[in-house]
Amino acid sequence: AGSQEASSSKPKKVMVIGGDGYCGWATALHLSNKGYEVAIVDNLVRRLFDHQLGLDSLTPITSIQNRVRRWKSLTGKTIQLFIGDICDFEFLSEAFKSFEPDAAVHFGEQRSAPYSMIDRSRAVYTQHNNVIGTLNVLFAIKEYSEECHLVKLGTMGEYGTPNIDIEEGFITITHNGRTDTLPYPKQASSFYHLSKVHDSHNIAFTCKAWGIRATDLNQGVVYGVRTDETAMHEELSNRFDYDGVFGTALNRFCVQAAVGHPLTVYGKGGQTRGYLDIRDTVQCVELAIANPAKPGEFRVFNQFTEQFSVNELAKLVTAAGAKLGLDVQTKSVPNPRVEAEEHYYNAKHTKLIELGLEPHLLSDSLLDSLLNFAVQYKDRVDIAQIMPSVSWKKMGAKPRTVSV
Ligand code: NAD
Ligand code: USQ
Repeated sequence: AGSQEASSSKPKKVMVIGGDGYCGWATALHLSNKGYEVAIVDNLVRRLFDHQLGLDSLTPITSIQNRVRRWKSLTGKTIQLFIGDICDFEFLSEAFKSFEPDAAVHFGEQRSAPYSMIDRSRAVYTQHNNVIGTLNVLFAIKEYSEECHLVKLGTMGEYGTPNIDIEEGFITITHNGRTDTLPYPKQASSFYHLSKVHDSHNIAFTCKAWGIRATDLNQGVVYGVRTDETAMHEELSNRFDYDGVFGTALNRFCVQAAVGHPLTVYGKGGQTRGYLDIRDTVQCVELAIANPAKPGEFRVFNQFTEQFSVNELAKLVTAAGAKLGLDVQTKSVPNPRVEAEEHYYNAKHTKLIELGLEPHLLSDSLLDSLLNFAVQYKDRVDIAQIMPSVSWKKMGAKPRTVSV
């Protein structure tokens, strides 16, 4: 799987939906750098959530317009911008008709489990935004770009934590003497993770019914911030969330260590998940695009490189902190979520490796540089945003407004 420059003269056009977000921005730049023609579709709602909840990225980020202007001035490469909501089918249709993508990478969803568990209206918003948005993308492909390959970001959380090995999308079962290969059982544990399950079902159905070609990337938890491209200029900086709503485990622990806050291990800390470096997110998406699914094929890849429990992550960050002279403490926080805290976990993840993925495993040097990065920006940390504030059990129909 070579880069686009090496493989053909006419660049492949890739629409990056959600291209202003954490994974999407890094991916858009990476694909543009590799010679793909890239368009970003985003309604900037993620920036609005920050304003509404009083949160901010650890790293300062400039507007999407400044970002793409800076990219152009540094590299000469153009990234087209379509600012709008993919739940608005008229807007999405115009973007498809004007850009005519060969592949659509879909990152454009509400992606926080805690956000989806704040109250009824956020739960409904999350499922509406994610499920209807994805349905619209499927209809746009059918109507305007039948050959377009959908590369959809799913989540490892679709599978939950079953007491057997997790396969890549499908499992072969023998029942009453008959055998079939069936979708792997789904046991998601938030309204957000459930939205991804619903998406997977809708995508699988349209592959069968309409011959759509799709790859569902069941991604694990992403960590890290710098990629080759975002490191080129401060105006290309990626966002880095550390708060209790949008921050993810390892990224949060690094910021906590940098500011001297005890690491927030929820409950017993045996929760085990698949993790990957953001530099591997961009690599995996490129591999999926360069090796498209066949018409009518619904492929599922488990996109992570290593498994860790929360306790293991806390230990790694404590050791890396000690090397930098940081005294890192850990504190068990009552678990705000409903999830197994001690469980079996063994998930397959070979399909992307077979396509050529060369993982950046979590090493001492990466942890050192992430911690150093967090230390560099520690004056921007709002300590009040660190503890979790959303409870799975206490959520209800009553709107929750944030007070100071
Ligand atoms: P993010 O919130 O940083 O980015 C998502 C982007 O999508 C935002 O810029 C947002 O404005 C945009 N968006 C949301 N709804 C939209 C709509 N209706 N129309 C247009 N744009 C819309 O999230 P992220 O961390 O970059 O995650 C991207 C994708 O990867 C998500 O689908 C997420 O579920 C998946 N994923 C993320 C992680 C992770 O650890 N960050 C792990 C596994 C899977
Ligand atoms: N956790 C802690 N302490 C913290 C934060 C998290 O113990 O301070 C625990 C959580 O309880 C959970 C695990 O760490 O058991 C992972 O939590 P997370 O917030 O890092 O990740 P999660 O909520 O699962 O969601 C993130 C992304 C989501 C993506 C998912 C991939 O926000 O978009 O789908 O990772 S996965 O986990 O594989 O489903």
